[in-house]
Amino acid sequence: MDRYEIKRSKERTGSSPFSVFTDQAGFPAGNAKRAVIPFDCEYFEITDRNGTTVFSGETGQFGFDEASGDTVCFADFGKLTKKGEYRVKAGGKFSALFKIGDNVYDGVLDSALKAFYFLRCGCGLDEKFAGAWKHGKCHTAEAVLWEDNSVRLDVSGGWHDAGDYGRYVTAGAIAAAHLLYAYRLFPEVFRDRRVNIPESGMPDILAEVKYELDWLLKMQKPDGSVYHKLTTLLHAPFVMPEHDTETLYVFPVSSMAAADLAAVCALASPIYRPFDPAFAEKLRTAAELSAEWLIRNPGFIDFTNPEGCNTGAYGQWDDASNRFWAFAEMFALTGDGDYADRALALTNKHFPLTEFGYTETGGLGALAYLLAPHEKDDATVGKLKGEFTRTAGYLRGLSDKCGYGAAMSVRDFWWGSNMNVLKRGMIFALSDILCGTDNMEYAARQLHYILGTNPLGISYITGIGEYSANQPHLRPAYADGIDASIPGFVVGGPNSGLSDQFAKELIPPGTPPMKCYADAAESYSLNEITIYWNSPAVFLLGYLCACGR
Ligand code: 9MR
Ligand code: ZN
Repeated sequence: MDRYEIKRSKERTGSSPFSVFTDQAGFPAGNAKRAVIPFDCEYFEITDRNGTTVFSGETGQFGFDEASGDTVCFADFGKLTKKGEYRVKAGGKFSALFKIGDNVYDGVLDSALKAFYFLRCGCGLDEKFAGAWKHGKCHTAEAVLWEDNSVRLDVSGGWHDAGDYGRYVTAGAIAAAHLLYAYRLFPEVFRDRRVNIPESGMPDILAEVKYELDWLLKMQKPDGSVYHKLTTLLHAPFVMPEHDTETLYVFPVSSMAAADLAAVCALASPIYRPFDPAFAEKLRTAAELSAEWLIRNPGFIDFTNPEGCNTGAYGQWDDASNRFWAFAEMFALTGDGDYADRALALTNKHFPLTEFGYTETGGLGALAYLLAPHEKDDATVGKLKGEFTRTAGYLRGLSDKCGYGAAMSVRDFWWGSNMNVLKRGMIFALSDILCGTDNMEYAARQLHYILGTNPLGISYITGIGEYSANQPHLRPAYADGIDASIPGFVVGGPNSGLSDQFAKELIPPGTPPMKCYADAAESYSLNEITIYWNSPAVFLLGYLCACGR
């Protein structure tokens, strides 16, 4: 098989069999409930599983929605609180089946969290935990140091980053951080949550993150600098991970990798202390080592792919937000005012303070500072909180202007747009938690969009809902020959940039941004999965599950 050829093993998912769009998981009984109808219609009904009408009402008009190109109206059925399974019916057309009741998002959360287990590298996935999606041990050979091929290193473990089998420090650190903050802010949701992964003596979410942290620690050099990534030279063909046996290279260090490693280890150390004090100590030592390296090495060290390497670069234009995050977490860990001063000095570097991505980590630094159990500078606390309320306010405006409720402008649909939607959900949640605002409904709308309240009527999480993405750009999901995708993965979603050749072929010219999507395995810019697209989903679901308790 040619390196990049993907032979279709299953029929491509057709367009949605449904014409009325709503959250396919459903709604907690007491919450707002809405479906979007992309055609002219005055009345709607809600039918139960037997087709009996249990609720009806007049639609609300919205009008033209620019991002989707649809003229839409709403079915508002917030007053229907009786537990059950329903469909929305309008103009003789139906929505997918959804639930009203308690704990409607628990299954989605379990699945989105379990997805990380399915990406574990260096161990086989046992049938007991992985079911039909089991596979053999992968990527266990020693890796070769790019800068000196005579050096071999054991850097096995961690999660595959995405649809490819690479492992990248900055991407891994932020995904782990999203999960750690989810645990820290919603302990009641995660403490006893079991998702059928190997027993560990600690909450499953922490065991899963530990799998990544153990690998991250191996990427640290004795001087505290951190290798940027570990991949083969070229992306593997679409084979099972155990059949990807090309040489793995450890590529040079970057300052972002050192900063993110210091940050995530500092964040993790106190969280693991009650369960595994030795591991907590190891994390603390590693955090200090990389933080001290950062101080000794104030210059930005970027990463660019060497000639001949085509795996992800995860390069940046500066490392200010990463350093801010690192020093803020070090302050939170140690209470040392020097770290606080270093963090605060960076806040005038004009990076966003509510961002949670792999390039911009200012939001993580802000969170670290605001939650630090030490005496803090009032003005800074005010400023950081103000950023969350201001951004959430701005995003409310975007959500209200969007026919489908996503807090997205017409221009926001590029590679990984679903992550943007989910990160914006996180901002609503954090504004509520840190500043006492009430944006829960707006946070929920971002999840509704992901789970089916979108112009394609698709659930962008594999395996969730009657009509969901099923052909992710995810090597094992393709190579396993199983019809159903490995469940629980958030796919990248609409990308009006059409950033790969397949997207250009699949999406007709002039398609509105919110519809620039195809459930096609070959298109990595539309339908890939990544750890840092799933992690904001886990955070947002954690928040919404916590609100329901
Ligand atoms: O998620 C990344 C996206 O924001 C970038 O536009 C894109 C191109 O640089 O790269 C994406 O990251 C990919 C990474 O480079 C390799 N693993 C898969 C990632 C998701 O597509
Ligand atoms: Zn692997």
